[in-house]
Amino acid sequence: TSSRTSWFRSDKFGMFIHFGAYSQYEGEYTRADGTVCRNAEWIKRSCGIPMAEYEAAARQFNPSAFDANAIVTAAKNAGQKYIVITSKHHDGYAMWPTKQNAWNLRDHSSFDPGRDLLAELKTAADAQGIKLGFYYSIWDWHDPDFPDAATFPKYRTRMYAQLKELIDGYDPALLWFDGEWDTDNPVNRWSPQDGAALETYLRGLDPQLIINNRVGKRRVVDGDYGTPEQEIPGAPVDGQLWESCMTLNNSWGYAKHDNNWKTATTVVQNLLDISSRSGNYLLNVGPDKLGRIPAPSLNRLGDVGRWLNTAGQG
Ligand code: FUL
Repeated sequence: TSSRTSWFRSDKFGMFIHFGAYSQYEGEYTRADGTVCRNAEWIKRSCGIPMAEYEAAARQFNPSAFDANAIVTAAKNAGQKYIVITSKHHDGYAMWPTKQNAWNLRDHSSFDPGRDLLAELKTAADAQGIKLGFYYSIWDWHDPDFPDAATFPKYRTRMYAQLKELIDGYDPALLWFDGEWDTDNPVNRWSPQDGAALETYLRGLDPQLIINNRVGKRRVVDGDYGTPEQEIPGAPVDGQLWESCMTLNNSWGYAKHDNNWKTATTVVQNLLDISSRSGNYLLNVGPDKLGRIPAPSLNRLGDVGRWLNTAGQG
C-alpha cells in the first residue's frame, strides 16, 4: 500500500554498501604465473579463483576497523536516509552468523567472533534514525545445491531460512534482491512464480517490508520498486516506484586500483535529476578489507551533504 512505501518515497537518498569476503582481495588477484587480474565483488568468478583459494582468503578476512557509527554518521551527514548493505552477495558468503551453513563472517574468517556487523549497523542506524535494509543475492556460487535443478529446492529452503534469520534478527526495513538471473543456466532457474512465492513468504513474515523488483523478474508487478543500475531512466515507468543504484567510482566492492571517482557535483546533479522524477538514489560505497569506507568516498559524501545543507538554508 502507499502508506507502507511512504518512508521510501520521501527518503529519496540512500547509501549502498558492498562488503563481503571479496573485499579481502581489494580488487586484485595475483595468479600463480604472476599476472594480476582485477575486479571487485565478482573477482572469484571473473578471475577464475578456485573455491579452495577463495575460501582460504575468506579465512583471513578480518574487518576489525568496521565502525558502524562512523558509517551511519557518514550517511547521515551526506543527507542519506537509509542504508542497504550486502548481507550475501553472489559468492554466497553471509555477513551475519547464519545457522544455515558455516560460510559466513562468524564461522569462516579471522574476525572477532563476539562481533556481528549487521547487528552493529542496525543498532547504529536505529540510534541515528536511519533505516537499514539488506541486499541478498539469490544466485549463490558457493552453495553446492544451487547449480543442480534436482537439489535446488534444498538450497531454496536454506535461502528462506536465511531470510527469516535476517528478518527475525535484524528487522530490516527493506530487502534488495539480486541474482534472480543465473548465467550458468540456459533455462533460467528463478521463475516469476518463484519470485511471487518468495514475496508472499516475506510479506507474511513482515508486512511492512519494502522489496525491490529483483525478487522476481523485474516486471512492474514484481516487488515494490524498479532497480535501474548505473543509469537514470529517461521517463518514469507507469507510476512505479524506482531507485537508481550507482557506484561512486566504477566498482561496487572495494578496488584499490579504481580511482575513477565521480565528483560531488555529479552526485548532486544525479540526486536532483532522479528526485525530480520521483526516483530514489542509492549511492554505493565499498569498504576496504578492514571495513573502512575509502577516503575519496567519505570526502565526496561530505561535500554532497554540505551542498545539500547550504541549498536547504538558501
Ligand atoms: C548486480 C551485481 O551483479 C553487482 O555485483 C552489483 O551487486 C549490482 C548492484 O547488481 O546485479
